[in-house]
Amino acid sequence: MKIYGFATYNVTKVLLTAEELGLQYEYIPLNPLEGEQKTEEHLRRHPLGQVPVLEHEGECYIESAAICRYLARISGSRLYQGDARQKAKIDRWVDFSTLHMGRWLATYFFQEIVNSKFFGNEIDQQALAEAGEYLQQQFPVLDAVLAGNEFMAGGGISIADLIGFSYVQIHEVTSVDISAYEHLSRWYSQIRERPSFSAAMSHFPNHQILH
Ligand SMILES: N[C@@H](CCC(=O)N[C@@H](CS)C(=O)NCC(=O)O)C(=O)O
Repeated sequence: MKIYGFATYNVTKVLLTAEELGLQYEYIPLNPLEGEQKTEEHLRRHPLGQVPVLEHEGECYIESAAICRYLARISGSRLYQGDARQKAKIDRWVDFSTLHMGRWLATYFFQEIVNSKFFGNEIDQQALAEAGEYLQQQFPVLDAVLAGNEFMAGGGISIADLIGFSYVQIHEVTSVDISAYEHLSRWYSQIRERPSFSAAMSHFPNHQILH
């Protein structure tokens, strides 16, 4: 199994999942500054020329959350476990993380890291202000859930935690501050201490998402 990526949150989700499941894989780094994700070869793997891509048994899989579910399923469903009700809870937090919290954390990442640091463009302060407002509504939701549960969906750790964590990691390299959210911060530190985190990060320069 091969995972194509570069140091960014969508790739972190897949690496963390593979590591938590104890899967053997080869990590193939692509250099986005050289446009390596847009070569004809990579466009055959991903029609939009993006990462992550999982190559497994002759097939290429795209979309990070779908890849996480696939990896969990081929490993006996650990990390995506339970009846329809429990899976709905996992999916709820996968979608909440991706479509709401992650969408606005990604705005910080793009403005402060990609746009400003890498391309030297001015930060769009209006975009950051809008993202900040939404995050102030969304972080307390997760904080309240994590006050009553060790992990997002109740029960053990699931792909929802790994996906949510990968977005929240953006706070480490941007001006986002999660310190006011006690339970969210506890959950974040707990996952960060897992061996899967250091193993996943070992593939990235400076052991961190782009910064
Ligand atoms: N919905 C996709 C998003 C993939 C995506 O946006 N990948 C970014 C990195 S986080 C990328 O490859 N960007 C480079 C480009 O678009 O050229 C997923 O979850 O896998």
